[in-house]
Amino acid sequence: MKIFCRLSYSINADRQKGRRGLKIVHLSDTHIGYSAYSKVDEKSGLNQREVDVFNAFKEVVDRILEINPDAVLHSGDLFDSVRPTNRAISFAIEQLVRITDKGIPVVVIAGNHSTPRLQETGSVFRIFEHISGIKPVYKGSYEKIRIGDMAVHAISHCDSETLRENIEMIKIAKDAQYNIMMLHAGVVGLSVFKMDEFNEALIQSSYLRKEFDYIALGHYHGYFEINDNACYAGSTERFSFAEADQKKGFLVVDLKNKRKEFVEIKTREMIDLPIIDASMLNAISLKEEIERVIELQPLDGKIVRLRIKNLRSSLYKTIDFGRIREMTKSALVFDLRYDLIQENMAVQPSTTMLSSLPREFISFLERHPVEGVNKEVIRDLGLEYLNRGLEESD
Ligand SMILES: [Mn+2]
Repeated sequence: MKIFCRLSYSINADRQKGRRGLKIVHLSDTHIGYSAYSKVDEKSGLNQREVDVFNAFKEVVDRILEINPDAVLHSGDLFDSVRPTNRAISFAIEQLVRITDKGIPVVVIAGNHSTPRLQETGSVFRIFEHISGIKPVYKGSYEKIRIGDMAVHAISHCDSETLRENIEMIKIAKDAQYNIMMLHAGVVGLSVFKMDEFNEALIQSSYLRKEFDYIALGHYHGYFEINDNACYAGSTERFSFAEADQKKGFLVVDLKNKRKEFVEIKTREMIDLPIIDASMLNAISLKEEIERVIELQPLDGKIVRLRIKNLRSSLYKTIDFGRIREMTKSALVFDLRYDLIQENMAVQPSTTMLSSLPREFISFLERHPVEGVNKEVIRDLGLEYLNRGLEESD
């Protein structure tokens, strides 16, 4: 905290002369430590998606150093998990210190992905208490941080009710030129701004009070301006197919002129191919449809998903998976999903026809790493056995 005051002082001394406006960088949801799929980066030997997420964050920091803002505000989910790996922690510190070394203070609040049950003692954010220039807010309560002319009212992740109480507690600092609020929460009513995660905090949009010069929101992974003064910066990488079409980057906010600029960074593309409805298809037309959809655009280096719905198990058996693998080998990941139908249950409406056991198996396989064997091969074999079993039990 002492060192933080030193930074505040230097901002006052150097920058107040011309009463120039304050420029802040708002970023969020970096999810450092996230990994997915089984592809490995050849250079580092690490999971490719983990490397992608590192690279995205590093690029954001590169851009921040060019922009040279007065402060950097991170609105939560710095790490992907409550207990990040040593590699994730040291990477995050290394990058954040590049910012603080330039005299730019960083405020980072804990989001729902980084909040253990014992918030004060169990949080990885305690480490940041020892790094000059970084102010971590992680105790599930409201903290006011003064940076030069700016009062930052920061609330780390807590349950919805505590969050509302904390917001109500905030008093605008009259002696500050600018008042900023930082939150990690979804907004009720605007259903799109929820992530549907079990421990997400939600507030009504009326809590995004007009008297703040800016409200730096985190949690929703798309960049979105909720009000003139309240924005989600979004995440810096894509973490699900729901984010396939979203731009990724961060916001530069000029507080004096009330201008916001979204700075986009380059991230790996995710493509959700058009869903194939197999209910009216036969073996030949399904094969043609799969090939048509796969050839719609180049897949090289991308993360690609193809979903087939209403797939009868007899039709499923005609799919040439080897051919599909060959056609899609330039993609980083090709994720083929299907909802299987039990044919002799065809009198029921389609929603109840989706077999839950294959789904359970697929999601189990996704959650558990398999060493030394091809997951897709296991998935296909497993599904085949499951379907055979299901057919026999009918
Ligand atoms: Mn998040």
